[in-house]
Amino acid sequence: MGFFSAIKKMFGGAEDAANAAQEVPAEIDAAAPESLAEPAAKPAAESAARPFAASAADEALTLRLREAEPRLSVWLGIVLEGVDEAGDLLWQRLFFLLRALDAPEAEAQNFVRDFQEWLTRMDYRQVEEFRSELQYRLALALDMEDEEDERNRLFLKISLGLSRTREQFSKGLDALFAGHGELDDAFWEELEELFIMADLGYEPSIELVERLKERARKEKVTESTKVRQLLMAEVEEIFRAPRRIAAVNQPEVVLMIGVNGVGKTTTIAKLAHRDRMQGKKVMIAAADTFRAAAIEQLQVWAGRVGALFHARTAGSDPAAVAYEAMDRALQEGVDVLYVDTAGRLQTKVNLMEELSKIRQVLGKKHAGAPHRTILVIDATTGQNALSQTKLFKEAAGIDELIITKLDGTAKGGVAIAVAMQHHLPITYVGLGEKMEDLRPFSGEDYARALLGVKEDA
Ligand SMILES: Nc1nc2c(ncn2[C@@H]2O[C@H](COP(=O)(O)OP(=O)(O)O)[C@@H](O)[C@H]2O)c(=O)[nH]1
Ligand SMILES: [Mg+2]
Repeated sequence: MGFFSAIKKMFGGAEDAANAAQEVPAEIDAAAPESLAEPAAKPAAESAARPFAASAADEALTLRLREAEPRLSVWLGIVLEGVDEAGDLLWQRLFFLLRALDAPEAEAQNFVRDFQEWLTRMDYRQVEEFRSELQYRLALALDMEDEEDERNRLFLKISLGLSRTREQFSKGLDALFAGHGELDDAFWEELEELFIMADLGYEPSIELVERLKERARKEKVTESTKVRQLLMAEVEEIFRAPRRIAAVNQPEVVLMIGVNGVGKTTTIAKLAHRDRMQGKKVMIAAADTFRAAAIEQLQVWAGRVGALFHARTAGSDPAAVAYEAMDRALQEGVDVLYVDTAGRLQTKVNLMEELSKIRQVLGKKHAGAPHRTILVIDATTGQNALSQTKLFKEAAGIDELIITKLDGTAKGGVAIAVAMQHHLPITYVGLGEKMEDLRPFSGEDYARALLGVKEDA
């Protein structure tokens, strides 16, 4: 598994310390147990000279961990027993868990230290305030995100957001099946109406029905009751992302676009957080220069996740900010540069000019940049998402989509419509406002959540 590489990258070197955008108060190290206060660069021989403690309590804990169901959430539950707040006991237990999972000593220390710094920045003390963040960090560091219980939790969360659409849609399908045994014209027409009601939009609904007819023909399906499975397969197909070259000439440059309020800034913070947990050096550029408050918001997030930050005063030229940030990112050996942009939909011409200027300056400084242009879409906006995608595609080009606010009263059909009509992969979904609420998109889970198909169906 990617454990060692992830942890190694994560706490790779001295430049990581410089990467934390905020000063770390000196008390942190002082408050930490002696073994945790040591610098990461300590020679291996010296660390090895002090063996991993094996008290009776530690042995009991080891036994319980070994006997427990092998899941991160269960292991974390065991080591957090009797720990209510941040402090020595918590650091010791975390260190213990990481060591029990074979993390090298220095890397386990660094994980704990990084987490201590974050708690201080966030001003959290009670375990309940940071437990989910802690589990998320461990999952990323240990490469355990795909654990079964984790996937189920995600699926439930998506399901909840889509429950209204699903209910309508599922009932509609049942009624449709009850009324039509065979796949005649009337059946397809009613199905089309159902799609329109599920917020798929008029044209996409027609397209989806055509695709289903074709699939039914190919698979020689003639009964209406089989259409649910056809639909499931078709939706999964629509969400299937083509493979792409993941390698980039570093720094990787990511341009975030989308209208105001969809969640661009928050999503940058969440992505940057994921990168930081995987040991990458990250910079965020505030090329949304329209409001001072927006710049400050981004700066606060950069500080929280430990990313470098580049901005100018409000009203500056966004392309100039992008240019300077690109320059700095190259000089400072950054792994990923995120460029936040303004989402004012003044006129299409303005938007196009602003975004293409940003793209130009990035590409001029650094060949291939921006490597990824991500359109952020708010799942609660329904049909508007389609016109937004069209507009931004023309204005800037889009490589991938991120759909936010799926935890709200999301309109589920829109994701299908956008992915289908624009042939764009959805890479992540936003499920809330916290850092851990951004997860890789799974077309299969989404289709199941939307269509109400049971696990065993
Ligand atoms: N419930 C929920 N709220 C979100 C999500 N993503 C962003 N938000 C909220 O949406 C609002 C606008 O986000 P912001 O990042 O400032 O949007 P921007 O204008 O596109 O940069 C903020 O209040 C965010 O906390 C999400 O996935 N779920
Ligand atoms: Mg913003």
